[in-house]
Amino acid sequence: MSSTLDALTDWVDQVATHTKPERIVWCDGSDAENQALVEMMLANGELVSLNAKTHPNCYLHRSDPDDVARVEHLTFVCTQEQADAGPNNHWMDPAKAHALMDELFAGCMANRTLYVVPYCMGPIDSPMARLGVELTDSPYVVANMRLMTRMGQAALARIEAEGHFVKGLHSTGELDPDRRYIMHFPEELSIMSFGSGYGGNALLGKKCHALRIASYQARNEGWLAEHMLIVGIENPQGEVRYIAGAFPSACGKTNLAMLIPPQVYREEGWKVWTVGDDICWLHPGDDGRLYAINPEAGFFGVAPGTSAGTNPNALAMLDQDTIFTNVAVTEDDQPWWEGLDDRSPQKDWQGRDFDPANGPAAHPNSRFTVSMKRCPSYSDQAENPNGVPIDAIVFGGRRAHLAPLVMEAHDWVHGVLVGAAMASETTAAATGEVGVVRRDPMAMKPFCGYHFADYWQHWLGVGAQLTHPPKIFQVNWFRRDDEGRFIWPGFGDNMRVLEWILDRCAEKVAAKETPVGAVPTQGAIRVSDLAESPDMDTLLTIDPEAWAEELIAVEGFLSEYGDRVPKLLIERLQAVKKGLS
Ligand code: SAT
Ligand code: MN
Repeated sequence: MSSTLDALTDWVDQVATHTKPERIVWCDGSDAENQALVEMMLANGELVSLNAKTHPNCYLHRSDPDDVARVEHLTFVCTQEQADAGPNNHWMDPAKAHALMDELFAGCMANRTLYVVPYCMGPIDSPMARLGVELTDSPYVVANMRLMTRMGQAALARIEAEGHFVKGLHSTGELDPDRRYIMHFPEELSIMSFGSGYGGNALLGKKCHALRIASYQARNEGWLAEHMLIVGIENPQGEVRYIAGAFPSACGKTNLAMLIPPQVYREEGWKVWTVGDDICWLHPGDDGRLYAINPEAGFFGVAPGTSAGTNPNALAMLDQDTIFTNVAVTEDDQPWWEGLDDRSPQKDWQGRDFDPANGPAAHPNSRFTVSMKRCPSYSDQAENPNGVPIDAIVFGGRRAHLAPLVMEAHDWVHGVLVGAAMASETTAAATGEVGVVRRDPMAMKPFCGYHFADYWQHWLGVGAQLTHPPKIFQVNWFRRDDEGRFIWPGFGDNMRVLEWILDRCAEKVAAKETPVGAVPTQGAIRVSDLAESPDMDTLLTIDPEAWAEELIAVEGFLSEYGDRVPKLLIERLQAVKKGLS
C-alpha cells in the first residue's frame, strides 16, 4: 500500500479509536452502495420516499427543526495567529478548538457506522481539482456527497497518486445546537464539524473545503476560490462567452446559472450553458486570462420560489434522482414548496398536517440535491480539465435601493473595490434575522478562510498578473419601487443585462461614465419586447448624494480591517469619492 493510503488508514484508525463506531465502511461511490444506503435510510426514517411515478428515485429528508441552515456564529477559523483569521471570521485558538472537539467526538459514533468518503472537488482529471476525505456518521451526508462531488473509487485512486487531501471529520452528534461547532484548521488543511446534519455545516466538500480551506490554499498557490456561479452564454453566431458571478446565498445564483433567455433571444439563437451555480475556482492561464472550474458535481439549491416560470431547467431536473431536504409534500407524495404551483400541500416540512398558522409549508431554506448532469442546460465544458475562460466577473447583492441594475467597474482595481463594498439583505440560508443589509464582500463574508484585507490584496495580486483580465461588473436584480415592488422582472430577463455585459466585454457598445462606474446608455438594455417596460430611469440612475453616503459607509467598513487593507484600495476609494463631490 502507498504511503498516502497508509496515512489515510492511520487517520481513520485514530478517529475510530476515539469515536468508537460499530463499523467502518469505505465508500466506493457505486450505485449498489448508494441503493443499500437509501434502503437503510428509508427503513429507519431518515429518508421518506416520494411518489415513484412522478418522481422516481427521489427522497425527502426532514432535518431536526433546530438544524436547518448554516450557523455562522458557531463556525470558526482556527489559525495560530488570531490576526490571520481576520475580523471577518470567528476565531478560536487551534489547541483549544482541538481540545473542545476531541471531547465532543469522544465515543460519539458508538452504535453508528463511520463512513470514509474520499472525494474530488473539480473534474477528476483536472490539474485544478483538489482532493478530500470526509469521515462521517451520517448516511444522508454520504448520499449528498455522492451527488455534490466526484466521490468514491476514482477520488481514492487520485489521492493515492497525489498524496495530498483535506481531512474532514463530521458527526451529527446529538443535533444539540449548544453542542454544535464547525471548525476549520487552514494551516492543517483540516475541518471538524459536530452537531449538525445540515448542508453547509455537514457536506464538508462544499463551503468548508471548497471555500474556507480552498481560499486559504488558493492564496498560497496564486489562484482564487470564490462563491460564484459559472455560466456560458452562446450568441447567435455560436460563440460561447463565460461569466462568473458572486451573489450571497439565496440570491438567485442557481436561477442565473440556468436561465432560459426571453423568447426574442431564443428566436435569435441565444443559448445559456450551466457550468456551476455556487462555487468557482479561478486560475490564471498561460495566455493571461482567468480560467474557471466548478469544484462541485451537483446542485444544493434553494427549493422555494423554483417554478416553471422562474427556473424551468431546475424544475426539469428535479423529477428524478433527487434528494429533497425540508420541503412539503402533496397528498400524493409529490415534493412541494411555496412558489411551485397552486396545489396545496398536505404535510409541511416537519411532517405535520399543513396548517398555515405554523408558517410556510416548506422551510424557506429547504433544498434539493441533484447531479449537475441532470440539468438540461449542463455545459459540455463543465468537465473540461482546463476550465473555461472568463470574460466577465459579476458581483451582485440584494438591495432595495441605491445599487443600479448594472454598472461596470473602471478597471480591475476598481472592480476589487466594488466587490469589497458589496452589501446585501440577509436571507434564510443562514440562521439569524432576515432582510437586514450587511456588507458581504465578494459574497464571501461567511466563507473566506483568512483575513479579508489579505484576501483583497490577493485579488489585486492575481489581477496584476493577468494581461487579459475579465471586466468586472456589479448587478442588482432586487431594486424596489416606493410600494416595495421589484422594478426589474429578473429571472430569464436577466439575459438582457448579460447581453449588455458581454457587449461591453467585446467593446461593442458605449456606456455612460459616472464616478462610481459605467452604466448603460438610454436604450442600451433591450426591453422593447417586454409587455410592460420597467422603469429603466430609476434602475440606472446614480444618485451622487446617496453614493457619497455609501462611500463613507464603505470607508468605515474597510477601516474595520485595519492597516492590512491594501493602500491601492483606499486610494481608489478616495478617488471615487472625489469624483462624486
Ligand atoms: O448550506 S449551504 O452553505 O450549503 C448553502 C448556502 O448557504 O449557500
Ligand atoms: Mn452558496
